[in-house]
Amino acid sequence: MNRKLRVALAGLSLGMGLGSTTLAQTKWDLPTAYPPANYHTENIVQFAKDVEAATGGKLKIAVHANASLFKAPEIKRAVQSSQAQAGEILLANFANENPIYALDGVPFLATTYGEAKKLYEVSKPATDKLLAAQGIKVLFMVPWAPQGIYVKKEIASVADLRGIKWRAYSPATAKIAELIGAQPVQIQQAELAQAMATGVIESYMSSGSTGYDTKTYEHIKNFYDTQAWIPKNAVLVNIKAFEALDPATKAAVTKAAADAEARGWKVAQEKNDEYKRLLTERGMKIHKPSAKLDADMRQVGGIMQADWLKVAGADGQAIVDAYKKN
Ligand code: PCA
Repeated sequence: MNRKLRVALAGLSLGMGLGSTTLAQTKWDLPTAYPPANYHTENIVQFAKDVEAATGGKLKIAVHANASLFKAPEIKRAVQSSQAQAGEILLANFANENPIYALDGVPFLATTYGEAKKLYEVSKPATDKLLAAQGIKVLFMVPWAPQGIYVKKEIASVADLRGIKWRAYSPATAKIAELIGAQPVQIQQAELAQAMATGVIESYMSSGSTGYDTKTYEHIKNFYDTQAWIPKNAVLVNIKAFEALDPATKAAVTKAAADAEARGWKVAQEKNDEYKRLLTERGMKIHKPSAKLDADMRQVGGIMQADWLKVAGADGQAIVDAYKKN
């Protein structure tokens, strides 16, 4: 073998060596719309660490928090179209694609964590199937806290909310505004602090965590703890990206996802009271809703449940029946 050929062959094998190392390492992007210190984001970062450790660095997941890579409403489409291999969405944001996605955003259907878990379990097969048909696999879902009303002035009934500028984050929260005569403006959490600072909104429904994350207490001083519903975030992966993994890596992802789901539900519940305490310390008044406000909101919930059943049809009815059984 002449020298030239030897050098060429050495170069080739070196190139192949490098090539196979590169192939063996996979990198995923995982955009989320919520800030780094939020427990959803912390849970996802832990999930990414667990995956990296369990695969010996074969699969690295880069978490992009705070809507820095894609805005909240764009993340699902990004995962579907492989612009991002994975991503976190607020499921109820996609009500317009299918009513099943909106189920956990229907007021007063599931208001405790126990009920939310049950609703999740009975709706999971249908949700997973719909997302699979869109090229998406669900890795795990984690709840927000029960939703209450942030409002500048004190209120005794929904009549006090008439005409108020109301931030909506989903079709359902916009529908509530319509039913109570408030003026809805669609704003995602990443833009919420600015919307309050500029006076675009004076009221909204959400969790203690979002009130805290967005420093709502600097602009709004009342939180009515209506405990109206418990929406969930879903962490998704593009099916093709998942299927391209070797069996051991797939198993590592599945295991880390199951751990993240269990951890997320636990932390969500633990943090619920903690966030209310933090809000109180920063000057927020946490109110138990008056009987009238509670009854008014439940009436809104009743209308929305009936509307949901109308659009969700027999499949939706079967899920609600299973939920209400025993
Ligand atoms: N926080 C998110 C969605 C639900 C919640 O508790 C938000 O307000 O945008």
